[in-house]
Amino acid sequence: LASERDILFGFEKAYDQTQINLMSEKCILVDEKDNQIGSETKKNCHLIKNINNGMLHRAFSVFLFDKNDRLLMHQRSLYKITYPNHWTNSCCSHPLSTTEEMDTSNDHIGVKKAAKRRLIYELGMNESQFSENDLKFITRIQYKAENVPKDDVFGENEIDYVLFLKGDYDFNVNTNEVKAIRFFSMYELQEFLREEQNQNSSVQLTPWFKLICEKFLFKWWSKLDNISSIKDEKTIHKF
Ligand code: DMA
Ligand code: MN
Repeated sequence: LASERDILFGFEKAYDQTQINLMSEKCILVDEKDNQIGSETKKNCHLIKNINNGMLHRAFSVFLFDKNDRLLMHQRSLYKITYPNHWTNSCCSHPLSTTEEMDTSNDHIGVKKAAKRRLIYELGMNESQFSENDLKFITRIQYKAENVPKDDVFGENEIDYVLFLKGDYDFNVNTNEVKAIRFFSMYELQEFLREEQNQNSSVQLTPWFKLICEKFLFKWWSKLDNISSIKDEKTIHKF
């Protein structure tokens, strides 16, 4: 496991090279009101020592539902530097510090473009099967978490845009990102959440997904036919 020393002398050697390279992408720094205040590498945004100094970045979480209202979940690959092997919502990542993805106009078009980019990259979705505008903005959630397995190096401190997408799509997963995908009905997901609670369960869930489940997901899920009724533009829910 990486230590402070590893950071100083090049923690990179312990990790997958593709994931290391992605750590140099530029994420968007925000304040607690989600104003854009700068940019930093993905690596710096996720270092606990920066998080403890208040560094906060922008992220998104896509919840994709099929025509039978089942939720697509994915298991993160073992190559991921944060939360390897954990089950989570359909797609999670960060808008980058580019003019396109920082564009807050048009119902958060920048974040939607980032989400489209990552749905294609991680899940191998077909560019021609959906557009940015099929992604529906729901709300924003701010949360902080330590990495798992705990490494004293990485963590999360984000304002996370929740986006819903509904339709039947083809997938061709990128195995560097995704170990498995599976659709869950509401009932099946409740069972899965109970399974994770078992002492010797091998199921692990990401902290942001658990938080969203606890506070919002089932309520939102029951309103899929009227997505605009659950949209909350103003609030940034803080945890
Ligand atoms: C980061 O997800 C986003 C959230 C909501 C925690 P991630 O670690 O999968 O990011 P990336 O896909 O950029 O590695
Ligand atoms: Mn992040």
